[in-house]
Amino acid sequence: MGKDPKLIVVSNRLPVEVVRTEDGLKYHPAAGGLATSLQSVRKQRDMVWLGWPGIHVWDDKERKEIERRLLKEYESVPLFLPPSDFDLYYEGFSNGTIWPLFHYFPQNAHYEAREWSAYKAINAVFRDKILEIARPGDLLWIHDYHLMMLPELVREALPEAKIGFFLHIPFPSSELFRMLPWREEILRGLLGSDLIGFHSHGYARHFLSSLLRLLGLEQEFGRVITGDRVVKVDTFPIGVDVGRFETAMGTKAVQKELADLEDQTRDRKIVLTVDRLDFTKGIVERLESFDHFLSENPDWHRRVTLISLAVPSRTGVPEYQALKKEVDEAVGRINGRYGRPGWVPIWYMYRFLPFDRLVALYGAADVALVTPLRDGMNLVAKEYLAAHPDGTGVLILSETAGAAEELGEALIVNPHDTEQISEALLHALTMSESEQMARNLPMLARLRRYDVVRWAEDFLGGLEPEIAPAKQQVQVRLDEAGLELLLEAYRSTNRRLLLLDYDGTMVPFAARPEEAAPDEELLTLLVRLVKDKKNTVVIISGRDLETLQDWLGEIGADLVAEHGAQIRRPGDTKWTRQTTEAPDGWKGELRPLLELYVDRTPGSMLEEKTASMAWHYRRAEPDLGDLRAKQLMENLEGVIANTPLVIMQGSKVVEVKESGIGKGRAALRWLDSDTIYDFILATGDDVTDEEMFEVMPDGAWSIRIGVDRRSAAKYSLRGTSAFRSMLRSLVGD
Ligand code: GDG
Repeated sequence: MGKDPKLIVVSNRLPVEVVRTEDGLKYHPAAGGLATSLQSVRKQRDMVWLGWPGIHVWDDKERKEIERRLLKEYESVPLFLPPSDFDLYYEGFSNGTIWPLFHYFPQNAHYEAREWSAYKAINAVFRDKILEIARPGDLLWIHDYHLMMLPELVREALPEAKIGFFLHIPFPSSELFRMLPWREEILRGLLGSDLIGFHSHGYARHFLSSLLRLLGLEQEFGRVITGDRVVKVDTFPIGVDVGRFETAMGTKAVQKELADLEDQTRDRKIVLTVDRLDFTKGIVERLESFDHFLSENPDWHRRVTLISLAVPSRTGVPEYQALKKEVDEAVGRINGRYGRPGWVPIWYMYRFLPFDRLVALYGAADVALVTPLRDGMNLVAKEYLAAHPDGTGVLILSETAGAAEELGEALIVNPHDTEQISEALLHALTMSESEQMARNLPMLARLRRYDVVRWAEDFLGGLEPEIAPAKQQVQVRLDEAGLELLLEAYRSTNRRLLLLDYDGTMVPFAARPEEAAPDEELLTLLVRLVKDKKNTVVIISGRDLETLQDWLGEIGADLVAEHGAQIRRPGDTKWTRQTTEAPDGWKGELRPLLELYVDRTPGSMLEEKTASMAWHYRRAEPDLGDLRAKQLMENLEGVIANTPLVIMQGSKVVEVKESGIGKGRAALRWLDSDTIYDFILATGDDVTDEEMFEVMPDGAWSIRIGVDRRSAAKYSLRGTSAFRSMLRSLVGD
C-alpha cells in the first residue's frame, strides 16, 4: 500500500461481531463510531484491527475459519480471550471498577484483587498477539479503559514501538482516581504510550495532576518525562461523521420513517432521549425532570411526547437489571399520572433500532434531551445536530458530558437540577426558529470542521515523529552519530576536563534529596574516569559539602559543592570556601522569613549551606508549593535589593545566595588555569548549570540533560540513563 507505516488498532471489541446462530456463524459489522472514522484512514495506510470478536470459540477449525474471514473481509484479527479470565476482566475490573469510578460513581465501584489480576492477564494476552503481528515501524493505536496496562506491556517488549492510547471515558479528578488501589500501576501502564489522548481538556488536566500527585511526574506543555522518554498528553474531542447523517436524512427509507412518525405524533412536539441503559446516563433523574415539567406546565399536556430510546446494556449484571426496573417504573408512573386517551406522555423503547429509524427519530425530534450525569463525550448530542443540517432543533445538554466543552451554544444544564431541566424544556419547546439556528449553525460548522475523520487524523498526526519546536538556542540532540563524534574527540585527546553535575544528570531526582545516593555502577564508572591520567574530573554540584564528601569523597575527583561556594581538590584535607562581598550575618536576617514559608507550606524545608540558604518544596502539595515559591521570590526580591545576594529558582527550590558564587565562576577556576584542555565536557540539567554552559569556550561539549528547552548548552541528551550510557562509552564499556 502507501508509504505510511501500518496501523494496528487495538480495542476490547472488534468493529465486527461474530454471533452463533442455528444457521451457523453470522458476522455483524458495527456501524458508526470508530469503525466509520477509520474508513478514511484505511484508504491511506495498511490497517488491521485487533480485538475480541464477541464470541468464545474452542474448536480450532472454527477459530481458523473465523480468523480467515475476519482478516479477509474486515481487516480484523480476532483475539480469542481465555473465558476463565474474561468475566473478571470485563464485567469485573473494567465495568465494575473502572467504569463507575471514572464516571464519578465511587459507591458503585468494587475493588477485587482477582479481577485486577485477570485484567492484567488479559492485557498481557493482547500484548502477546501484538508481538505476533507487529513489525518494526508499525503504529499502534490502543483504545479505551479495558486496555490501560497494554501500553507499558508492549513498551517493555518493544522499546522502539510507536504507541498511542485514547481514553473514551472521562479521566476523573485525582481525588477520585486515587481511591483505586492499583492507581500507580494504571498510570505507569498508560505511560508506556508516546501519546495519550482524551476527549476534553478537563480529563487531560486530571490525568496530569494524578501523575504529579501520585508519581511525582511534572509536565511541561502536556509533555511528561518518564525515564528517558517523553509522553505527550493532549486533547482530541471525537467528532461524528456529519455527512453520513445528512445523507441519511435525504434517503427514501428515512423519509418514510419520518412520515410515519409525523403521522403518529401529529402536531405534538417531540422530545427525544437516546442512551445505553446505564446509571451514568441520568435516565431516572431525567424522567423526574419531565415529570416536574408536566406538573408545572399543564398547558403542555397533550402537546408534547417524550420518546425515550434505551439500548439494552450489560443485561446480565444485577445493578443494570435493577436500573431497568427503576426506569420501567418511573415511565409507568408518569404515563399513569398524566396520560389521557389519545396521549401517552412517554413512548419508551427498550431496544436497539436500525440506523435509519434512529436517524428518523433524530430528524423528527424538536428537542434532544441529553442529560448524562457523566459522559466521556456523548455522540448522541452531536448526531442530533448532524441530523438537522438546516440548524433547526434544540439541544439540551448536560454540563458533565465531554461534549459540553465544544457545544456551548446548546442549552447547558446541571443533570441533577430538576427545576433547571424543566425550565430548559419550556425554553426549548417555545424557542423561535431563528434562535435555534443562531445556536446550532456555529456548532454545526465546528462539527463539520472537526469531524470524526479529522479526529483520527489529528490523533495519528500527534503520533508521528515530532518536529523540534522553532525556539532559539534549541540544542542538538546527541544521537548515535553525535555521540560517536564525541567519543572520537575524547579518544584522540590527552588533557580532558570533565565538568559533571550530579542530581538530575548522573542520578534521577528522588522524592527526598538524601535518597539520591550514587549506586555502585556510577561509582565504578567515575573511579575509572578519574583513574585515567588524561582526565580531570570535576563533580560540580549544588549539594552541601558533607553530602558530597560522604558520597563522592573517595573517588579522587575534584569536588565543587554548593554551586561553587566550596571547592576541594584531590589530596586536599579541607574544603576551601570561596569568598564574596556578602556581609557576615546575612543569613540570620533572612532566616525568619524563610522559616515562615516552611511553616506555611507543609512538606517544605530549609537547607543552609555555606554561601546560601535554600527553601525546598518538592514534597509540598504541588499547587501550594508553586504558589508559595512565587510569593517567597517576591518577598525576597524586596528584602535583598541592593545587596550582594541573588535569588535563584531551581527545580522545586528557591535559593538565596551570595552573588559571585555560581557554577560558572567555579568552572572558570579550571578553564582559566595553566592547563590548556583539548577536550572539555560540561553536563548539567537545570538553571544553575546554565552559568556553567555560558562560560564554555568554543569547541567545548556542553550537554543539557533532559527534554529540549532553551539553554546555553550546545547539545542535549534525553535523561540520566542516556548520560549513564555515555559515561559507559567513555570508559570503553
Ligand atoms: C463511549 C463513551 C463517548 C445508540 N442507540 C442506538 C444507536 N446508538 C449509537 C449512537 C451513538 C452511540 O450508540 C452511543 O454513543 P455515546 O457517545 O452516546 O456513548 P457510549 O457508547 O457510552 O460511548 C462516550 C464514546 O465512547 C465515543 O468516544 O462519546 O462518552 O461512553 O453513536 O448513535 N445506534 C443505533 N441504534 C440504536 O438504537 N443504530
